[in-house]
Amino acid sequence: MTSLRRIRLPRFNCSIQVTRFAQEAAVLIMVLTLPVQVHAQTAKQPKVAPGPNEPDWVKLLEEEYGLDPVADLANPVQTDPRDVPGLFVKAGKGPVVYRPLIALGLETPSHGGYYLPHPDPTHAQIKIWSYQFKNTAHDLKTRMNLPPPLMEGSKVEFDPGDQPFGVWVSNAGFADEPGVFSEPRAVEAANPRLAHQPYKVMIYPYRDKTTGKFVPNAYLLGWEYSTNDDFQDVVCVLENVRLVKPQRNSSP
Ligand SMILES: [Ca+2]
Repeated sequence: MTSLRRIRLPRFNCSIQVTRFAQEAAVLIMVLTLPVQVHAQTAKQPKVAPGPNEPDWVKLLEEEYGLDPVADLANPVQTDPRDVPGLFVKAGKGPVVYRPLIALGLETPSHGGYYLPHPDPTHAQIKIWSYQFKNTAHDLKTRMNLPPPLMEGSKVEFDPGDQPFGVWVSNAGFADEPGVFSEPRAVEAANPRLAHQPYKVMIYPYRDKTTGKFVPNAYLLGWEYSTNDDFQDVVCVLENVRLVKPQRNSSP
């Protein structure tokens, strides 16, 4: 005799008796028809442009770090760029490490550091390193001049305590500006030139290509400090941190 099982159908507010085979077939159909979650790029995501005679960000992601430019992006623009996360908290004991890895973009000095969340992001904007250097495709091929040499007085570690913080870069080519910030809202607040285009860094989990493994609590940052959106003006690594979700939304 075929054994019958009773299953509940909450959607129809009833229960029915089915054979075991029918129950298993129903489960299989449900699994096969579940929507597959894919990381798709929304129309709001700024398109990455090739760098002018420079290594291309999409290629760098794939070839240097083994990352998928779309699927691995940790801070994609879904609707409004201002809702995109850009703050971090320290993940463990010891300092945070923030270090430039590849220098492209302008040849004038670049600077980097961290800031504390504030309506005016320049209120607590701390510089930790500077360099005046430009890597070439030849450098990447031969592994020379990587990472770029830092100017005297630079450091690549800091301790923000337990509070959330953001990171920033700037270039002396835009001398009157405070630079660009990891939070698009901070760019909008502090940099009128870029206020209408405030998404200035693409953040990825950091992958060690030699092992193929993601490094815990480490991120790769591709910075854009101007408007051409090649997102490789300054390429950095940020270690011992977690990316935190935004506390506020632009939508009402
Ligand atoms: Ca650029």
